[in-house]
Amino acid sequence: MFLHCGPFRLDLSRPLVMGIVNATPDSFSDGGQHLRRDAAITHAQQLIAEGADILDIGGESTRPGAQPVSVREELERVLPIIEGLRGISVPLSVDTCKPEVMRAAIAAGALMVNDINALQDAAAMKAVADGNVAVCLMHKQGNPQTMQQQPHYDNVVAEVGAFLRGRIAAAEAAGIGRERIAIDPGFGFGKTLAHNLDLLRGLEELAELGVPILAGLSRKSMLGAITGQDVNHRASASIAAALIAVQHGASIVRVHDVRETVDALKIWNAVNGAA
Ligand code: 7PJ
Repeated sequence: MFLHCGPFRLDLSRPLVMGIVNATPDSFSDGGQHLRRDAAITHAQQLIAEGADILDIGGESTRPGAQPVSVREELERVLPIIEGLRGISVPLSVDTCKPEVMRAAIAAGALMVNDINALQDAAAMKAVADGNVAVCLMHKQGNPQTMQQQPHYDNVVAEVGAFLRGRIAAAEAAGIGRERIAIDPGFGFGKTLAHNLDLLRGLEELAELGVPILAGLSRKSMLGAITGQDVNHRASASIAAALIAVQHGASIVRVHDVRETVDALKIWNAVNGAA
């Protein structure tokens, strides 16, 4: 299977690593806009050197309880980073729900849109359809402000699968070819620990939808709930979770700890005969 990201054809015969580049003020301690931009660009280059296959640049925190940011603020955070990385060797993804940010990021060179809202906003759908870029359609229940309050499913895998099937169909109807689409069950987005574990076990069922699966488990609170570790000590748990996701059918893992994940996947690849 391949994922078309603009001119890139990402070969998914081995699992790929998407490195997370945070462009939110909480991620690089205070120091002003320019220092933050330079730190993010340096970090992005380091992740590529460590073996990242894609970089995901996000200017809006979507962690549980996070507050929304304005279009202008988000643009000021992500655009200088995308512009500063122009010409790098891997495709850039922009992590946003906002159509205006999608359009500006695509114009600046982003080749993938990672939308936790799965293009449910018609203007977002159009921005991606017009852009000839890849998209990740993610499931969530509720919104980041309230989603962890009382998530409920009768059958989480079936319900997430039905939602993603519908979003794939909507994207195709809007002119986004399947070769440009990835899906994501949205670990932690309106899910209890039990829901997240059901989804991890049930990834094969989502793989039947016929498009690549992206899995984001890195440093998430579900890993803290299991290990008792705070967010700065979840690298080992994150790598274990990434490997399990790949074992169950994920093609792309979205991670903070690129070097460690790349090494873990090299072992997986060696056992599974991938290059
Ligand atoms: C995800 C994401 C995820 C996709 C975030 C965090 C929260 N995008 N953006 N999948 N998570 N596609 O990284 O802890 O799981 S932000």
